[in-house]
Amino acid sequence: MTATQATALDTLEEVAARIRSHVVDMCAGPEGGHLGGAFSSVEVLTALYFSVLDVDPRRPDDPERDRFLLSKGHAAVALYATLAERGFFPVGELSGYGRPGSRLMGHPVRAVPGVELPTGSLGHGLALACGFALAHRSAGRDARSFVLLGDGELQEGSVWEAAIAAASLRLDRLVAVVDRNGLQLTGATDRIAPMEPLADRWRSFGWAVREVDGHDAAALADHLAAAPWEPGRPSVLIARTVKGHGLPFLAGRAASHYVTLSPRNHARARAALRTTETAG
Ligand SMILES: Cc1ncc(C[n+]2csc(CCOP(=O)(O)OP(=O)(O)O)c2C)c(N)n1
Ligand SMILES: [Mg+2]
Repeated sequence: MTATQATALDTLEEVAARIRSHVVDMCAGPEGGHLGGAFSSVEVLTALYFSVLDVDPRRPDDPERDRFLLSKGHAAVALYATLAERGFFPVGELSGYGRPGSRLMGHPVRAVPGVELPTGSLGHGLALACGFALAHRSAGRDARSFVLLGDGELQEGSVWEAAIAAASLRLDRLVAVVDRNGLQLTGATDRIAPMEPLADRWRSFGWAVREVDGHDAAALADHLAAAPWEPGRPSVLIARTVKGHGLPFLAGRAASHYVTLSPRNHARARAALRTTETAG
């Protein structure tokens, strides 16, 4: 496909479709990729980078910028596609993903423009985002700090330690999003370690909580733009998503977690994405 980049006139849906297309192509390469959790996060990333975050690809180190951390760093392919579409580096670089010499590795590192910190060891992103929020506040800046967590990731105790700290510190410019796709590496999250009632759990930790269809980019953007929702409280948006969303042969299946697409399945995936675009 041609390596085009998003323009100001593209809708969020058009951008999301382009990101999915890049992810599918990357997952057909030698490295494969975490396709399922990348696809469940596409609209969250689209809403953030194309509507909500105050970031400028020409000044990625601007101290006033909003911060975003992909705590579920295994979904790197979705982040790379999003950053490239947003102009942090050329879209053409995506074809090097996972190949020798490329900075686009299985998990994100600082060498990639737009990546704030290396992530992928689950359970650390919320605490790091607390640090960003605290630093912004100490410097008297209005900027916000966002972090995307997996629902399986919530089984890490360090997440809840950070949740307590954020509420105690009244970090109301901190916004977490939970990719509630119901699946982790080996199966259903609620069969392995039940988390419901998830919204009530976060509320009991002192957070403002909202829930949303995690594939509705406009609704995601509205909620995220409006944070903080309650003065003095950090916000968490529980995004109800489908792992592998948009690919009938992988959607909602744990098998979508890590995939190296064969030429046949690459073609099937591209055909499925075309059908979705036409229907949309
Ligand atoms: C500390 C740590 N333990 C284990 C892993 C291996 N691992 C990578 S992804 C994953 C499952 C994560 O599930 P979830 O957070 O629900 O992610 P998603 O469904 O969005 O892909 C695991 C266990 C890891 N990256 N970090
Ligand atoms: Mg999950």
